[in-house]
Amino acid sequence: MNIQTDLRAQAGFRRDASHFIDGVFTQGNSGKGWDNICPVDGSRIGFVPEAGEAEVDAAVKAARAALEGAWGRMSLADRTSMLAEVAAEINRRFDDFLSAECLDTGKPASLASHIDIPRGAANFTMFTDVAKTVSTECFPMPTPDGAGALNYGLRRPRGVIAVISPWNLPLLLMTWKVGPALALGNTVVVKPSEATPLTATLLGEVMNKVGVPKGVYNVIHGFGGNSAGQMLTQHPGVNGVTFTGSTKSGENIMRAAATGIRPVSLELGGKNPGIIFADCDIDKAVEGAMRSVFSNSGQVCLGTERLYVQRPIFDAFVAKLKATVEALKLGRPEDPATGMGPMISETHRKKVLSYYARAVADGATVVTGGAVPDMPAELAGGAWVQPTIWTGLADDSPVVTEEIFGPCCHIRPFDTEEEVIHLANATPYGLAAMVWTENLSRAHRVGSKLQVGICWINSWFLRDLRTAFGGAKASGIGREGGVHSLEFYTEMTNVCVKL
Ligand code: NAD
Ligand code: 6OD
Repeated sequence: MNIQTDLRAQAGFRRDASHFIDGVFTQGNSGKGWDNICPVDGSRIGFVPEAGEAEVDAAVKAARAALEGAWGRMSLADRTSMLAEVAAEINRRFDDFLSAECLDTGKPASLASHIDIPRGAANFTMFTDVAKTVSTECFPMPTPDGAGALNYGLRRPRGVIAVISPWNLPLLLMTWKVGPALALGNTVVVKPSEATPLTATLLGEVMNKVGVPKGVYNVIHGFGGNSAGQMLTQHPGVNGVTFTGSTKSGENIMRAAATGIRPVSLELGGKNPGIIFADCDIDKAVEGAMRSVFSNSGQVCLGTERLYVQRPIFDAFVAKLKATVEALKLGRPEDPATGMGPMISETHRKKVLSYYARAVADGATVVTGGAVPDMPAELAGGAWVQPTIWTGLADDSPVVTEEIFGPCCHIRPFDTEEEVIHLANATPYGLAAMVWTENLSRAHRVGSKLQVGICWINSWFLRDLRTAFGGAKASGIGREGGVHSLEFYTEMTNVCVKL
């Protein structure tokens, strides 16, 4: 893996984003669009066209035609080997994807080169493997005449899938949906986040290079409500909507999908707890907390914003975490020493800083951070905030109850297992949790009582892509991953044959 010394010097990807419709890159005819801004320094990367009804309609029609045409007729073997080649081509163009992703997001290349881009490829290989193993049920049954009948299940692709994705892990989260959708025979129209248009556009080049039939993978750019996102989810030609993003947007998307009774798969927000028992390995727990709170500048849905630390080790844990956080270097993506990048945008920075102010107003002790960092002049236009730790807030402060999506956490002491399970579950969300303890029975006991989609014990973001992934409560609907993805991306017909 080659981390570029200058992201902008990487020549192999377009700086101006394009829609990708029916295998063709186009700026569309809406006459609208916006400048794509690099959050590292506030500089302009390029232009992004905004799709109108005409582009959305053309993309959905192209996806339908491909479904009923070349893609629908292709054998499973050809389809899956083509998608394996997509993964290989992503890897061949690794540096282009890496530079595009880091320019759009400002995230450290050291992070994107280990997580975002490799997962962009792995999401295709894993789901091609799954698609090859799909089998269905068969139930012979007796009938009154003694002849019997045979029931067997048939799985068909669901159809044209709308993929709506966020900005925090753009390629990873988009391909997490596109991979299974295509492997299981569907076609897609992707609406990437307005903040991160580049890697979705670049994937169009990969599709053409590999020879994926036109119309199988389409991309339209735009915003969410009252823009391309809403037009796409309302389009009657869409058979299902798979969405990753905030809970608020998830509600709107679910409403849009209700017309025509289209199924949704929703991976939404969280306010995830981390529980540190006094019997943990404290150094490992501090290292785990560092990653779960501050990776990707805290802009990870699975990240931890509420830490509960058992009282005997509370002071020691807070001191160690503070020291580690204060060693974190903020800087350019291409600098290998950079541990943390900026917020995705000025708008998001303002939101995060409003919680920093609220924490102080609510009486928090600011253990570290809490402000805007001093950055070198060339980065002063970037969306920077300090990594931040608070203690001393009441359980009902919005800083403790609402998703901030920034590099910050509140740490609260607790005494008993029962108490901390109650605190952890006292939220409308239910995405993820992490528990640190060396007591095996306690680990299993607590893990089984947390109301979340995924609970990590003595780890964080350890992912086996075959496992069920999704959120409980307001953190989502449905599970994707491995064979669990069959539920959303295929439609089942039971054929009953009287013998
Ligand atoms: P967002 O909800 O603002 O936007 C996500 C996407 O939805 C964007 O492409 C946006 O344009 C689109 N969108 C918004 N409203 C829409 C509408 N009415 N119709 C159609 N499309 C619409 O989220 P974000 O700010 O991009 O991402 C951060 C949020 O995503 C956080 O809440 C985070 O927790 C969540 N997230 C969840 C997961 C998960 O797996 N559960 C993963 C990553 C991010
Ligand atoms: O690892 C994944 O598959 C996944 N969906 C991660 C989500 C991260 C949220 O920011």
